[in-house]
Amino acid sequence: MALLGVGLLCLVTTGYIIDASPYLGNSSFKSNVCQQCDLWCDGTDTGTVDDSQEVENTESRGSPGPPGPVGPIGRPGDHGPQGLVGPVGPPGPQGVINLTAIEESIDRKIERALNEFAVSIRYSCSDVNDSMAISRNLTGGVFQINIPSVGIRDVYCDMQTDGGKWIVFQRRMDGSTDFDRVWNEYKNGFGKVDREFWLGLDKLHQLTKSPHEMRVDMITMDGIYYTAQYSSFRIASSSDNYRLHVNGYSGNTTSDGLSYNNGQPFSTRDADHDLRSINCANDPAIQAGAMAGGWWYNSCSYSYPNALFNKITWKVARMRFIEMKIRETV
Ligand SMILES: [Ca+2]
Repeated sequence: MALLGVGLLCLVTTGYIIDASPYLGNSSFKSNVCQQCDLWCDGTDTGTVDDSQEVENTESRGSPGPPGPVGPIGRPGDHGPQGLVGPVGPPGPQGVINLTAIEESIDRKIERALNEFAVSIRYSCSDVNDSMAISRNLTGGVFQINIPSVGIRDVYCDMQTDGGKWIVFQRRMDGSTDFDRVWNEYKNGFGKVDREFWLGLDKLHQLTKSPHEMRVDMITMDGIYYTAQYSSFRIASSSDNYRLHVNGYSGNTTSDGLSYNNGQPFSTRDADHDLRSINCANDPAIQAGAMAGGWWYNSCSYSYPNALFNKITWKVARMRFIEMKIRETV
């Protein structure tokens, strides 16, 4: 190593020492002078020059480093413009007619039409048999019949009592249905025909345009069975407030519980047609505070089959079950 305390001196490869001071700040210093020297020349340092720097010129560069990590994925570019509609494709092969499917469809339509026709000519429980039942239990079942001017409706037919064929129009059995209802509800009916329900005054009017008899089957709170039967039962139209026409009582009740109501229009909590100053259907004094429900009230009644469930009476006793039904007579 040769230490040169000459500041801006260069050792020329030929062995001469030259003074580089005149070249300070000269950009062509290296090209003109240093390239002729074996030593590295520092134009700003007047100190010594280390021989080791003869081969480590600070302006020389190392080998490139390894590539950096891959940067994050950029955001998607904007959608390009919509492409043009392609040409029309060639026609597909000719289809095969599925005759079986067509025949099955026609069969279903014919079957449905026949069923609808069959139902349309069932006008009462006299026109049904077990095979037509929507549901059945021990004493009868739910059937569809065509009620004149009303249409096809579900009704419960009592198929057992006294020869069957009864259309049930009222039933209380467990208190599951509220009978404290307004005029339109008694007019149109409410409840479920296989549970507790009122069929509806419109339907009763239409059905009893032809001669019908009426029957009431009851079970008292003590489990005693009672029945009351009337050979004639007819309900007038809405314009006459569904007035009751009932006659021909027979049965094993100790007294007739309905003749007192004969000739009376129907009343509900919102339609007072009874002969008493109060509204028999909606006065707390009736039935010891129980709402009495809709009925053919006179100056009230001896029977309250539509009262609150624990207040149901049919003159002689309080009932835990009651079912009222009509049947065509000839
Ligand atoms: Ca009244």
